[in-house]
Amino acid sequence: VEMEKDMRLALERHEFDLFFQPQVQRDKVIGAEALLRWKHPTKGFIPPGVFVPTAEESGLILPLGEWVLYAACRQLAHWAQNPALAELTMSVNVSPRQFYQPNFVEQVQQALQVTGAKPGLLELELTEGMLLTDVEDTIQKMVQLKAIGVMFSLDDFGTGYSSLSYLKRLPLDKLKIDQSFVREVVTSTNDAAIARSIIALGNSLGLQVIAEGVETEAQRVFLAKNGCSYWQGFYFSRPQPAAEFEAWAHAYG
Ligand code: G
Ligand code: G
Ligand code: MN
Ligand code: NA
Repeated sequence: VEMEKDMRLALERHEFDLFFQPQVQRDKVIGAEALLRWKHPTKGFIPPGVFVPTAEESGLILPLGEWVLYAACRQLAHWAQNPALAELTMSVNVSPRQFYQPNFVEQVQQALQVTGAKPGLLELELTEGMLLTDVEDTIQKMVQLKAIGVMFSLDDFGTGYSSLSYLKRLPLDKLKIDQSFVREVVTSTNDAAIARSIIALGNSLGLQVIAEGVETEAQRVFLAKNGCSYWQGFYFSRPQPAAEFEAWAHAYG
């Protein structure tokens, strides 16, 4: 309850900010994931793992999630003015509660319209659990947004319980291999097998497969050798404020 009050104030006081972590394809930056940060005036920086669950329970995730969507789209519109950044995609994490709002589709359309961001560069990250709560509603929302160009990725893939038949029905563009499988992909034969299976599954369904949590050159090489050349992780860059991300992207190519 205390945190809930703090978060309400924080929204009014503009204490939330987005950090950006690059997504790369071999030697090219292709996009960024927007990651929410709370700069608390006295407690310092609070990571989303701590406050997102509370925001989700209290319903504050609705105004907060809307703020994230607008902030990410504003950034995307800003990048559009810079030739070196104009093609970058923006991945935004969507919470279950936000996605199941009846006006979610309108909210996304409005954020795009108001900011002037290009719909084709916006990618919404959904998680397995939320997709299956109401599959028909999920598909309907995804289809409406895909019609204007918005893309969808399935975050933390492999940790949930998607049945493969649902995976086939959902109009996804991308699978994100959860970082728990990437962490020991070089040393654990099980994790290696899981990673290979996800890559094969994604490829056979015509989905782009991106590995999260890539921290070492050995992991990167393993993934490349096994048909996954989209990567995200500390090996490339930690999530950074917009200005630092932009400088990093210019330097990386
Ligand atoms: O950035 P970090 O690794 O601390 O993120 C931890 C968790 O918080 C991740 O599961 C991530 O998906 C989630 N998260 C980060 N930013 C957002 C956001 O803007 N909205 C929602 N709903 N979750 C987020
Ligand atoms: O659940 P989601 O994929 O949205 O969470 C992304 C989270 O993963 C962010 O909190 C981000 O800081 C974290 N992250 C990104 N890259 C790495 C990495 O290479 N190693 C670790 N341990 N965490 C990472
Ligand atoms: Mn994510
Ligand atoms: Na993830």
